[in-house]
Amino acid sequence: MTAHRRTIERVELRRIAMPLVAPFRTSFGSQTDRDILLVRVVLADADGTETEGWGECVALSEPSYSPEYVDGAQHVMVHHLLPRLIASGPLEAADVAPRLAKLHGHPMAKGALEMAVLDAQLRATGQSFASFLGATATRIPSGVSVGIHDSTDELLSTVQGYVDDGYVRIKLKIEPGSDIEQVAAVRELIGPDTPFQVDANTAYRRTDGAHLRRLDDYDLLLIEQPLPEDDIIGHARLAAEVATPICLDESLVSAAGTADAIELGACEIANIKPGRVGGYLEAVRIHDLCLARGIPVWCGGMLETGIGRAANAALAALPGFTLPGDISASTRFYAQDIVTDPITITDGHVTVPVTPGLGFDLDMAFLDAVTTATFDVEL
Ligand code: SMG
Ligand code: MG
Repeated sequence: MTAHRRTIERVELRRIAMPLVAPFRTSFGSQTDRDILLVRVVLADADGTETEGWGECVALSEPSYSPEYVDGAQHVMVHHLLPRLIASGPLEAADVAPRLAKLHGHPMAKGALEMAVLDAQLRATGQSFASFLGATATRIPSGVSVGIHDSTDELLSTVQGYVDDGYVRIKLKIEPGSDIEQVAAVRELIGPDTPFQVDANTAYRRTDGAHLRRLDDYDLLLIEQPLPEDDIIGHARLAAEVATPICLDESLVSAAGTADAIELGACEIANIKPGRVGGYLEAVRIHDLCLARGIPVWCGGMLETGIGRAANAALAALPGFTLPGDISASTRFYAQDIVTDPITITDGHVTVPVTPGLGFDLDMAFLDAVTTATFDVEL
């Protein structure tokens, strides 16, 4: 099957600085801007025709959500991943993960490379990402992730704003000291019928079961990642202790590990984030196994620009994505996006892109304006 493989002609890395419209606080810290690593690859087919593709690395600036961070992702790409990938010869997106498998970890860095290759490959063949994946929906419900606030009044006014924007599901970040009272207040504000869930980003411990059981009173869709990422047994015990379904985020880094977590009873619902699991192709494998096992999935977010947001919208159009994802409008985080067609919501839904590739075009003038560094990788 070398016919579909293309040669990497050029790789350009670009760092951009994107201020957030408001600080976003989680149990591991507060963010006011986003330092993002973008990858541009140029692939050439057998007759020399070149196509470019873009990938977005979702690593944050600090190793606070997971061990990866943006400087480290850039370093491992330049010094380890790209040399190996380029030396491996002509490729297609499905080759990226196996050819990098002997290098441990770094799923966000690997995922960004696979994403760029996939985008170029799909643009070359004129196929949309949604069609390549087998998407069945043309629009997807849009949920919003709400940070921890200093006061409940401020929190309620933020949530009311998102309800007014039309978001169909609210997710609230929680941590010890900012949980039950805030959840009760938000539930009261949004009423009994608005889907509502919480995300602890690992802030609780096994001994917090009785406390977290109090959340059962508020008819939540799920509790996301209450315990540390390596505590699979703890999540299984908690799932037996609380009625609200336990959803894993940070803990799920591969299809094999997801299958194990499900078997152990630790994962009643799965948050699928392509970057966290090494790319969109592994994300689809996780979707497929969850669908086969009757585990509902939804698409998480990492404050992506329109590049990652458009691709996530296509992924979330697969049939197993039965819960609204963290795929909000670009304006949820950014006053202006680097894509020409920012993600918007209409009637609480995002339209799945159907243009060739991952479904975005770049606003090059704005992209240049937010770029802090750009360089070519030596081939
Ligand atoms: O992109 O809407 C988004 C962010 C959604 O809450 C979100 N992501 O744990 O799910 C999560 C967090 C990870 C990033 S927090 C800085
Ligand atoms: Mg999460």
